[in-house]
Amino acid sequence: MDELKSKYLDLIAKASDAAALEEIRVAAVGKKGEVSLKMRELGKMTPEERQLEGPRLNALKDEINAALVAKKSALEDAALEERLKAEWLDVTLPARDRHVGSIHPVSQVWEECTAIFADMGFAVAEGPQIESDWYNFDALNIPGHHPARAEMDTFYTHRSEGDTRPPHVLRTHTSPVQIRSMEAQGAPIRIICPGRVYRADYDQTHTPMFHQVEGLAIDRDISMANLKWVLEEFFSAFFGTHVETRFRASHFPFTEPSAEVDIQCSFEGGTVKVGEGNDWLEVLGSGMVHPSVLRAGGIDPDAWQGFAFGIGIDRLAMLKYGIPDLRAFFESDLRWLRHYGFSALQVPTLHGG
Ligand code: 2NM
Repeated sequence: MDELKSKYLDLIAKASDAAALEEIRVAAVGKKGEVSLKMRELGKMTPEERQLEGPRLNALKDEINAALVAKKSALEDAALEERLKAEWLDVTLPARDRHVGSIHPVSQVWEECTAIFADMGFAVAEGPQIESDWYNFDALNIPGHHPARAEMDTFYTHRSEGDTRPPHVLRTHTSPVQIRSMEAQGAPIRIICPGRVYRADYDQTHTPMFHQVEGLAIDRDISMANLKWVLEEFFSAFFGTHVETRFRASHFPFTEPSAEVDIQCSFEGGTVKVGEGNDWLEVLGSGMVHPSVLRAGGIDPDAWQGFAFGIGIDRLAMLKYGIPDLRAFFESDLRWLRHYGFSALQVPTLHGG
């Protein structure tokens, strides 16, 4: 019995995992284990021998069982210890960089323009970027022979062989949205139309897609004086300083009279500064909406009149935020986007610019 005891206690002590421990248990105290077989032999003994051997065997069995339980728990403790060591987490390490995106200068200026014009009572209207010939040209009093219609300025959609319908165009300005808005709501109307526009032109200062915000105000007695006030108000709010404007007579098919608008600036020191100096920078086209355009929009030109204007958002962004190269706007270079981008939490406001 002492041999059995030392044999199994030794095996249990050396067991390296739960499976080995189970094998030892079966071999010692399982149904056909060595200790169990010994217990069966009790039946063949005399009562005196049984009285002596019975309790000793029981004690041996208890001792082996206790050793098994103790070893099992020791193995589990060791396994847990091992896991805790592997899964240890250093909560004092500095946090990983979070790559937060930024607001593109075009989006920022788009929102700034929207906020300023909204404050003057202009609602925002949007429309399709793929337009019919009618909305993009005819309704705007742009005749068939006008150079703006020439193949090289306008992107035309492709029609399949035999399809004689006129092709659609990628809108070359957001004015078609204003025609659609006049049709839908009639006069009076006061809207701005910010959006993407497309022209087949690519060089230092032109990209085939760019952004415009156009304005339209129609009522009974709206005049060029109202236009001038709205634009001066806009530029002063946008640049955060009083900006002088200069109107120069011009010509657009959709306005009569038409004016190009310059803002006061200085070119000193190799940079453009808006709102100071004695130079002028052309930033905008405008005028009184042509009677034919009002009529195309379903508005009676004998009862209503008003102004319209168009500004380039990308140009405004370059001027306000000192961005020298237009083409970089659309290259998606992350270094550029991080440098010129805005925080998503820096929302444009009238007091904050
Ligand atoms: C410009 C210049 C002048 C303009 C005209 C219209 C419409 F649809 F109401 F007739 N919207 N925008 C306009 C007028 C645009 O951009 C340089």
